[in-house]
Amino acid sequence: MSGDDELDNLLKLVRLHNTWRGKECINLIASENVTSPLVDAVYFSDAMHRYAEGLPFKRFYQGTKYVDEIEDRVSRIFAELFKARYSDIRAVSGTIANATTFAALAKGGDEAAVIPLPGGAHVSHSKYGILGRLGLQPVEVPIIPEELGIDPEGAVKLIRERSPKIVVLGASVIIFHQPVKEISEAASEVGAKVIFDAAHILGLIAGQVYPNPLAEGADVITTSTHKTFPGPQGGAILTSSEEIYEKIAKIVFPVFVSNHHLHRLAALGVTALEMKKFGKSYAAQIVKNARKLAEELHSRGFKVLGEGRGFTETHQVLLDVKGDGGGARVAESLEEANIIVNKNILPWDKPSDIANPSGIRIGVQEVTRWGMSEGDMIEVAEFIYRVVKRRDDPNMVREDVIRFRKEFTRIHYTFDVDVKRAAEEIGSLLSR
Ligand code: DSN
Repeated sequence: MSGDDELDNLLKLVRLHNTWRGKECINLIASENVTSPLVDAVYFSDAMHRYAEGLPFKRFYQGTKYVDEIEDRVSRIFAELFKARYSDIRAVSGTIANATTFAALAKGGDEAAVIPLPGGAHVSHSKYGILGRLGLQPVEVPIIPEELGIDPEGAVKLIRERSPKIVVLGASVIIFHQPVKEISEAASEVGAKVIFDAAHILGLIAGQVYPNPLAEGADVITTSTHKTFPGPQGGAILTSSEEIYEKIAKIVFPVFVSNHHLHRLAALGVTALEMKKFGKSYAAQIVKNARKLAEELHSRGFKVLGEGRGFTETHQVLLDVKGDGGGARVAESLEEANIIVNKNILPWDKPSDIANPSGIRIGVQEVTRWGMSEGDMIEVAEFIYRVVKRRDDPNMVREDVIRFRKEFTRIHYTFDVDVKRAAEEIGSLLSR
């Protein structure tokens, strides 16, 4: 194939992806979101071509005087939003934030109390991920399977018995508030540090609909910055302990990050300012939408987790679709209809169920950002019902999904500015 044909094909794939996922799908992956046009303008910056190892004003490269100021300011804005004394925004992903924090607070051979993977933990908290690779020994806290939540009394007992070095809370599958206060008290008795991985719910914490783990006794928040918090893809660490901050800062660079993708920084700052101004209404609408979608799915015969407690307190809705063919088959059929979700293991799945587990994880943070509200959740539930329960032809449903999705063309919960003009004024690469 000639270079020109390769180029055409590559550009065609980009166009197909952008049209499909950007304009024609109902995106319900719980770990994704979309940045605002203003954040995009700031993101596509000359800073994406530059290097700046180390901390602001103490770099290993010349040419960073403005990047230093940006990083310094954004670290402060970000920390203030979460009422933390310190933030390190250099981790390039949530997993890198976790790796850094685990390495700062524990060493090989130490025990780490963790939530089991079928209880919703992220893989980086497990023996298969970075926690295991650093030589930490996971000991699993008991869970309440039908709520995908921690059993508070069991967790406290385990922490008192095992005296782990660290306790890792937060999760990738999370429908209810975790008992951070009780667990932090027990951890403090045995000298364990509590790390809360807020990747999924960071935007809900910013919007004050999920309790701030630092206020409840956690020592550190690790996070990604692009799920319910609708920023550029990346990671961050927050703490109010000077001692922990200093340990972490010495590990981010030179251990886990060299250059920290500098164009992210100002984009993260703009997102933090969006959340400062619009976060409360955005987060409240996310939770209302998740509850409404859960109720509508339940009333259409779906098995929705957390029924006894109102289904959800986050952006997520968890379905057990074993009786509908299993998570993999359901996710594939929904994809044919342009409804994007992911299959998920549930606590009662066996290892042999991994390829087609019982669960489907749904997140409503992105559709909320596109302006959907409770009435729209009825439509979304009906689309899912038509594919999964009524077994309508997904091609027919897809046409209706595309028509419905075209009504949502503007990103909400962002500043009302002329983005084209702003892009020109700041010299964004989008304007050249
Ligand atoms: N794997 C992501 C999720 O979907 O939750 C987190 O890294």
